[in-house]
Amino acid sequence: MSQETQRFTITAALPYTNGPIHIGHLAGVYVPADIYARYQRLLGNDVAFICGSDEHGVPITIKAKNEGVSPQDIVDKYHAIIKKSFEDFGITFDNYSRTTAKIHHDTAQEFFKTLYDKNEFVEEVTEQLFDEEANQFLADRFVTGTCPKCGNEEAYGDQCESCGSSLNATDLINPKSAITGNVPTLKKTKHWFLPLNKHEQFLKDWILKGHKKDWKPNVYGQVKSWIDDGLRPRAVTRDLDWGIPVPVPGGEGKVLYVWFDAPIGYISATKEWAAREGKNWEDYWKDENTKLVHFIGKDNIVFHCIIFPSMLKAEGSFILPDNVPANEFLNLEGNKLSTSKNWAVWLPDYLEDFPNQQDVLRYALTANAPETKDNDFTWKDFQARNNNELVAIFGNFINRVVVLTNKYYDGVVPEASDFSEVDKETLAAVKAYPSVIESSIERYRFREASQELMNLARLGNKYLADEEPWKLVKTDEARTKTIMFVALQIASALATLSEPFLPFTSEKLRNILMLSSEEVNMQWRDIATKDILIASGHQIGKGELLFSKIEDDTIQKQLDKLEANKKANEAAKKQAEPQKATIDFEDFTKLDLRVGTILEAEKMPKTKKLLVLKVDTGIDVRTIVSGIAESFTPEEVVGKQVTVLVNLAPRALRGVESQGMILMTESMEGKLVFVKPDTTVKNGLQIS
Ligand code: B3M
Ligand code: ZN
Repeated sequence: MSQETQRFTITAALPYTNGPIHIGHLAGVYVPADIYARYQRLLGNDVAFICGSDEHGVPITIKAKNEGVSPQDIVDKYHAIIKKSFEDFGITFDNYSRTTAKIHHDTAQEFFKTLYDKNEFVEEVTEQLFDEEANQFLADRFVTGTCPKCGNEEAYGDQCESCGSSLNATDLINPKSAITGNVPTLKKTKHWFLPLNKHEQFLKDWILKGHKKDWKPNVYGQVKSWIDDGLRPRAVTRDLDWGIPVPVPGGEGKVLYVWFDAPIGYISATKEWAAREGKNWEDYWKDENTKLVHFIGKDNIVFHCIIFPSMLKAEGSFILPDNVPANEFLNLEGNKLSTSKNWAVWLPDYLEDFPNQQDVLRYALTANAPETKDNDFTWKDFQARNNNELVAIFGNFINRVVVLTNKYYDGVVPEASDFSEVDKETLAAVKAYPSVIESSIERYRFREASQELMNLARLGNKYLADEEPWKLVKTDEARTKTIMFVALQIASALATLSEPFLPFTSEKLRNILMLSSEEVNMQWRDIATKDILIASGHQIGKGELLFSKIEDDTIQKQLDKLEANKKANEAAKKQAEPQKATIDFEDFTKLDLRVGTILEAEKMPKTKKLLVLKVDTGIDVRTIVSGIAESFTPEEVVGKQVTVLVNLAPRALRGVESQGMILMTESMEGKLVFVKPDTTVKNGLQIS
């Protein structure tokens, strides 16, 4: 490795394989990590970008139980889905592994054994929560209760997602089994504890005294509060059957705690990759010159800044993280993203609705990333970022440069003559952009960095608008050629500098400019040092539109989809109402229920919910007002057979007398549906 290059081990949080990934995962972890990895590679640095599926842990066993399959079936299914999503979105892991891989089991057991042999654990028999009915211990997500730190009533046995605290299950107030709902009992069991209290001084020196000045305030603040509160021993084994077996005497029937094994997954995945590439994995985990950077969400801070560093320190031969630039959470249309409530934009669904538009989502999520506080993703903002920035600025500039170069010079980069002052200032500004964007990326401020990239496109747009080559082309050929030469330099700079943020667009732009990486292996810093990025005489291609406008109805479809998901979830969760008070047969015989057919329908003016119907009840044709306008259009209900309560006293609704009631219920999707005979019958027949 030449001395000016730097080696990086860049890790991204291992996603649990209990479901597909959504935009929150991309925004919080994977897009920033990929921007950083791509940028470091463009600097010519030696990068190992590592991730993989986190396949142990209670959420997976709960999902397997609910679906009546094995945990291995669950992880196999979602490992493949998640891996494909990352590939589809251009997340350039050097290795995406999985924690059920043998190399990981071996690495994690070896790590545990090393700490065990060094007496780094405290072996202790303690009372743990136990579900008598399910006959199993309750740890992690097998138990919920009130967080003793913040009062969140849905805290888990190992962590509170609301305040991020790591907990022991016995800390929970009013614990409840997630398996049976029962109140747990206490039962003795032996576990191995990592005595974090023993590492308190090391953590204080390494983080607080070392004053990780470049750690993000949201990260440093959380870590400081935990250390100040005092650290306690944490159990690193579990009484579970899904996980990595504890490799020491007395470990039978026990597995490693998922948060003990998962971070070691970064190491095993690096080993797997290094073996494949003929590299030495230890360069990436044991060389003090290597920078280790963990990209995670804020709920993983305690594990990456306290527990894993303590494990690495106790083992003794590993480097420690240089930075842990954790992001906060992304919300969706004002509500928390939720897998269980299906309140999310799943990556496979996005690609179905927006084929080949990965960069639009990457850009919108980066420009609006929850870097220092929770932030909200709205489809309106997504549309605005695309239409007002990617289409109107970036795409528009490139399109004008390519169209004019083809129109005036058959696509050949023209010869420049004397540069004006504006030309010189513009070319100087282009040279400054690599370091402008660099200073944002080096501080993990990717929102800011993405806006600086857009400013470079703005500079190009402004330059063309001010210089107006389309006006000069007839009168001043030399000047026009110089303007187009300068504009092509800006376009070429964008092709390289956009790669971390808009990888698919950068590839397209390189191809349009015919700057294939073999020919012009443009590196990040070349933009600042080279006087010519694209030479006169170079042939460029015909071009294509890089982005297309997103219309309102496309966005409305997404909003409707979210609403439908929400309704379906509410319906699925709806419990049956308790039975009403008992009536006697006499009461029932008073109801006169008939089959009827809707002959006409129209919306009740100035209302959202009401349709005015003409119904043939077999007795007569009468008017009935029904609150179904949000579920049906008038056209949809004409001709439908329905159940009508015909002897309900007439009622005036908004001035219309309604003579009866049509019986409805709700579908699984939360939509109103008619209660009706399952075959066509004669109107007027009684229902009894
Ligand atoms: N599987 C992801 C999460 O908590 C967790 C990360 C592991 S990184 C070693 O959502
Ligand atoms: Zn809490």
